Amino acid sequence: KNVYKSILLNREANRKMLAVLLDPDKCRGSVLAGTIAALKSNTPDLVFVGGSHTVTSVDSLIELLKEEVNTKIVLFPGNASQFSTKANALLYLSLLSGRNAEFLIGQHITSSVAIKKTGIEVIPTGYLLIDGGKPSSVEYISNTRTIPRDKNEIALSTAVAAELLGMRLVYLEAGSGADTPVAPEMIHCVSAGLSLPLIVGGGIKTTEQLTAAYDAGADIVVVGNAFESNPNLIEEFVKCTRNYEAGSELSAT
Ligand code: 1GP
Repeated sequence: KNVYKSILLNREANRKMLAVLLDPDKCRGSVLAGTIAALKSNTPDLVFVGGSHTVTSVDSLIELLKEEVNTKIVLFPGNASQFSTKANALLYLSLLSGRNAEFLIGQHITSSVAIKKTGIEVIPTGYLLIDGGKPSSVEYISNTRTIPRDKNEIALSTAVAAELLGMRLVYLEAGSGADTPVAPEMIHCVSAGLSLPLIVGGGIKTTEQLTAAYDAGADIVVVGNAFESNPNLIEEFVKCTRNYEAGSELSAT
């Protein structure tokens, strides 16, 4: 269980992790070439592959990434069809903020036996969709409602339910391209009451927002959109993550 183990080891050492999200529908042609070049010179801890509305097969992108970039590839699927044995691990997502049985358990039943046979590392993940200021693709596709962005206690209760159900990660998601990322207050509330590693993503476009998420208690931050328009930003985000020291801002004042 190498990917999850590395997440736990980094968390114990208080090292934050950056995950770059690549959607095979968007990551092609010159965008793909620029992204691969950027990832080779500034390699993040993890690369997530997938999307809520992805139709392109994830296989060829993962094959290329494995040839070119020395990092772990993690499937971040929008549904059971986005699977590849070539990835290092699978986030086995259950959309706990919603009440659509299809995304809570239905897609899992469709794919569980086949996934188990492959022997891929499976990381059960409680996935919480938070209002990011505009309707997201995942909200539309899953036909579920978001948790209001100021309802920290609802997010905490949902995250702790994931923990008690035996899940291994919790993901606070504002939606790809969100106007407003998950608020630091919510990240702090959830991380303070949760014993699992916490992933945060959606709408993070600056290193200030990245640092704010780390400061609030995110163990892993996921960034996609910001790099699609400018792969050169990956360097800045990777360096910010490597140089991050918890409390450094507090101790400097
Ligand atoms: C979306 O959390 C990820 O699922 C990343 O969001 O594309 O807005 O960075 P962005």
